[in-house]
Amino acid sequence: MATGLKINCSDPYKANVVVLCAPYDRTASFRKGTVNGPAAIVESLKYQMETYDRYSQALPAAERKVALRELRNLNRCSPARMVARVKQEYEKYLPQGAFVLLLGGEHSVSTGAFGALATRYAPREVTIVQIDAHFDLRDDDSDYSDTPSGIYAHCTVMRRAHELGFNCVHVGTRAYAQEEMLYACKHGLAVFEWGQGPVPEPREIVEAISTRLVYVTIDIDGFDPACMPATGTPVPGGLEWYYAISLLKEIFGRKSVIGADVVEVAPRPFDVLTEYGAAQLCYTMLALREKRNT
Ligand SMILES: [Mn+2]
Repeated sequence: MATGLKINCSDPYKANVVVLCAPYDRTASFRKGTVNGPAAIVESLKYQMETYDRYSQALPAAERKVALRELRNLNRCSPARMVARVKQEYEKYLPQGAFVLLLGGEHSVSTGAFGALATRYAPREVTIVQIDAHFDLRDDDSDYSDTPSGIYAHCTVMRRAHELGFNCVHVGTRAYAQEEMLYACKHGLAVFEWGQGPVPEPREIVEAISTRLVYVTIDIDGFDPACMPATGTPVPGGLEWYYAISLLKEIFGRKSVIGADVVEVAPRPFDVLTEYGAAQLCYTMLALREKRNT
């Protein structure tokens, strides 16, 4: 099989969909390698997808112009510089109404996307739905890192998002510092923790989203590592594959999704399960969006 998403537009300024690759892993705390995530996901996305998306019963971007952009030499940048570069690049494609699909890299790349979206939308009118094993609500990474990265680390992404004024919904949370849970409680963030009672219905999660506009950030470690093993900080338990598909269908069907990212894929030798799964999530999200727009 050699099918998948057609990258059919060489000029990203004319594209309806921009796949933006942000290979970066400098603040990773445990297993590095997410710098190789975007290329591996794109490879699966271009060549290993069934063209017809059975989950949405649609063809993603069939009539759309799809462009691919990579931020080169990003891993040489400091965390602050990296975030600024992602933001600057992301912002370029918002005036034309393009849907930007951001591929990490470690989770801190999403901070650039949030900064860009905050220039176009009022953050209080947007909810970020985070699928992740972690809260990423630390103020910095000094409590566990010997070489702290400061405020732009992969464990601070949602803290920075909340400070920008975005609403936050956390799904699959199951490893956190007490400080993070206290922050979530203090600020009334919607938390769907895994492994503390029954798994919520996808409908319950969507009902906790108070806005029409939604951004979906998928840290691949939010999934059960049985289906997504290649990631920097795997945690047992997590979202099951078909559950996540149901949740995405519910979100894309009932809300207006303005952006999405898939991060923390750290490819490993002799195994393509994680990048393939990540690519399928990308493909299905584009198809779900297409279905809603037609
Ligand atoms: Mn994360």
